[in-house]
Amino acid sequence: MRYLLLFLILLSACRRSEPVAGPPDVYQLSGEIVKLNADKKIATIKHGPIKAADGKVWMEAMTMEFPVRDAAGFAKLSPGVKLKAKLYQQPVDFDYWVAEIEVQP
Ligand SMILES: [Cu+2]
Repeated sequence: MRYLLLFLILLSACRRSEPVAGPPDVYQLSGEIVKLNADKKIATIKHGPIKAADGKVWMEAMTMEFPVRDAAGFAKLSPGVKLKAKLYQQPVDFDYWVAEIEVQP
């Protein structure tokens, strides 16, 4: 009984601890702005296929929303603007965001 109690305490301690966050994965993103949410800093981007480091397609072309963590870059965006950017994804919790935006001619 005592061991069971110890086990349960350890188990709950494990559950409470945060997952260890490593460096995020980085992908090259290119696409076109469809819509912006200025309050939430979310850009709806029609993006091309996104490749992983091994050259395989990691995500097919689609239109989806991306949180933007680049205030200066976000300010340059408006619907129809073409951009290249970096897409970061935290492998632990799958949190993702776009940064290092370069507006394309
Ligand atoms: Cu996508």
